[in-house]
Amino acid sequence: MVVLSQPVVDNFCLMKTCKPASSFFPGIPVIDLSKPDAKTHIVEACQEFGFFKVVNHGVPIEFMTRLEAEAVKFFNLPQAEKDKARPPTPFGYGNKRIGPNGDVGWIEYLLIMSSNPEFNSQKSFSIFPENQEIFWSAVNAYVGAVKIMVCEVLELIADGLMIEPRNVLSRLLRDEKSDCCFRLNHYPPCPELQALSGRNLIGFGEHTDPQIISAVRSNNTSGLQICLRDGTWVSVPPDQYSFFFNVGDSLQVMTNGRFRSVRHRVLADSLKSRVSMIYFGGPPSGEMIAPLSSLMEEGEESLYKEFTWCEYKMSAYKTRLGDNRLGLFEKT
Ligand code: GA4
Repeated sequence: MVVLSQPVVDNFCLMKTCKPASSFFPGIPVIDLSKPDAKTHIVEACQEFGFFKVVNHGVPIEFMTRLEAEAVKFFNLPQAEKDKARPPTPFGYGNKRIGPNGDVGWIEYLLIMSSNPEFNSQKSFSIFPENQEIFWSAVNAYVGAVKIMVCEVLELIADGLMIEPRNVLSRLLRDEKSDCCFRLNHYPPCPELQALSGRNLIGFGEHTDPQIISAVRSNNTSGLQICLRDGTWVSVPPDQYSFFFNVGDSLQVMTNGRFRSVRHRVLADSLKSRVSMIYFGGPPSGEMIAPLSSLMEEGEESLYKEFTWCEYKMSAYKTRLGDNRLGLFEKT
C-alpha cells in the first residue's frame, strides 16, 4: 500500500491530472535552417500545426547547457532561498501558481522580462544574491543567440509568404521597445501520484501563447503536448539539441488566420525532472496587431477587431490560462 504524507496530498488536491502520455507523435515538421527549402516548409508547418522543430539553428549548444546548469542550480536551492526572489507579478519566481487568476500546475519557474536587461539586475529580482553575475551572463548569452535565430525564422516566414519587406515581422522583435520575455520552467517528478493513481499531473495547463512566436528548448524529458486540428493531443518527442517553435495568437492575427496559434500543455513526468527555457517574441506595446496588408488578397477582410499589443496583453492577464483569448477579438 502507498502511504502519502498529508503535505503531498495537499499539494496534489488542487492539481489536474491526466493519463500518462502514450507514444510519441512522429509527424512534427522538422525545419533545417541550412536548407534552401526551409521557408516553404516553415509556412506549411505554421498553417497545419502552428508548431515545428528547428535544427541547424546556430545557437551554440554550450549556451543551452550552461543556462540549464544555472537553472538546475537555482531550482535545487532550499525553498526559502528561492522565495527570496521577487514574486511573479508578472516577473519573478513562481511556484505552482500560474498567472493572476487562480491557475495552478506542477511547476516552478522564473519569468524574466528579456527586453530590458537592466530590469533583471535589479536587486529586487535577487537570484543567487552573492553572485548574480554568472546567472545573468548565462541568460543574456542564451537569449541573445535565440533572438537572432527567432528573427531569422520570422524572415523565412516572410519569404515563404512572399511578402515584403522581409523584416516585416522580425523588426517587431528587433525594435528596442519590443516586449519579449523569457521563462525557465522546472517540472519536478511526481512519483507518489503515479504510484497511487497511474495518472500524471498537469505541469502547465493547455493554452495558446499571446505573443508572435515562441521558441522552446528543454532537457531530454518528455511532457510537451500539442493539440492537432482535429482536437487530438499528441506528445512531442524531446530533443535537447533542437528548438520547438509555437505560433502565437498575434501571428495568427497578422496572417488573418492563415497560421494557427497552437494549443499546447505540459505533463509532469512521474520519474524525471523537466527543465525548459522559452523565449516569447512580442512586439512593442503600442504596435497594432492586425493582418499584414501585403498578405491580404483583394477584398479580403480582417477576421479580427483592431487592437494594440498592450490592449491584448491587458486582456490576456484577465483571462484564465485555458481560455480562448483571441475569441474576444474575433469579428462576429
Ligand atoms: C502564456 C505564455 C507565457 O508563458 C506567459 C504566460 C502568462 C504568465 O504565466 O504570467 C499568462 C499566460 C501566458 C496567458 C494568460 C495569462 C498570462 C498566465 C495567464 C493566466 C508569460 C504569457 O505571456 O502568457
